[in-house]
Amino acid sequence: MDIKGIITALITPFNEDYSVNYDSLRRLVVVQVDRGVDGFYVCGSTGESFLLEPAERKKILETVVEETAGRVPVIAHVGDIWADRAAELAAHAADAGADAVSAVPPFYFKFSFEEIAEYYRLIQTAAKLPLIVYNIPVLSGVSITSANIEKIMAVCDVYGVKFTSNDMFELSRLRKKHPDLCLLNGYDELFINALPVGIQGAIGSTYNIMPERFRGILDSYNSGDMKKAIALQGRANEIIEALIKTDVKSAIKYVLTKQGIPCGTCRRPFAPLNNEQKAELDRMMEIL
Ligand code: MN9
Repeated sequence: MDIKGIITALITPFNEDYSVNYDSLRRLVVVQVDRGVDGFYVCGSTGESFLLEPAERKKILETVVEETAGRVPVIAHVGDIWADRAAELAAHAADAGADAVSAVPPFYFKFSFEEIAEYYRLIQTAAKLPLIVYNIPVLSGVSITSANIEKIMAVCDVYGVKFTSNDMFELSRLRKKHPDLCLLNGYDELFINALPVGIQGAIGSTYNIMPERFRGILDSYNSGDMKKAIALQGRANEIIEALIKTDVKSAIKYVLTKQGIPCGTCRRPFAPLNNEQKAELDRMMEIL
């Protein structure tokens, strides 16, 4: 299945006791497909991947694949600090029916790029699915560049890159040096800036709550109506401004809960929102 367009980085809904709320997850998937998203990215940063047990990551993926029922592609984020665990999640993703796997590089120990390349090779060997390398240097501490990605490409088949960085120059280098890569923009607030670079689509957290606005940006851009595209991005960015004042995931969960899909709060040590943050999000929801 083609991986392109507006792909939601799904949040992981929790119950009050922090267990996964599979009921809400199913409802969120149904609502998202109805609202026209082009795919799902499961258990990524937005889905609190590293605050989940491997068994939960597997069950969440199975739930999303089942509820999506082949209508849009599902990308399983299987990244982990431990390559064998990532490979195990990758093998499971293939069995579960995911369309692609994605992974952040292994983090914390400052692995060499040879080690990082081997990690991706193990993941791909286990999954035998298209592999999307996840570049998010702010959180992972590793920058995937147009130069060092060649080390990964030397040992496995890289299908694409989820590019969550402000460095549009590096994104354009990736585009130029690797014209066949599927490039997916990661910062929703920069969607319009990434479009002319030649991305295939975007994976983002805020599509959980405003997919139509980004569909509008994409359609306007494709039909040459830049004025409208810029205006829509401007409105989206006002919302994102309010979301990033707190933790984006926590803010999105708050909004979805208010809209009738109980999502709980993020797992500890993430703190629940305070009243001031809630009041600010309530004001934001009036323009959502
Ligand atoms: O998946 C998301 N990145 C992170 C991409 O959460 C780290 C983005 O969608 C951002 O949440 C969003 C707000 O900065 O662009």
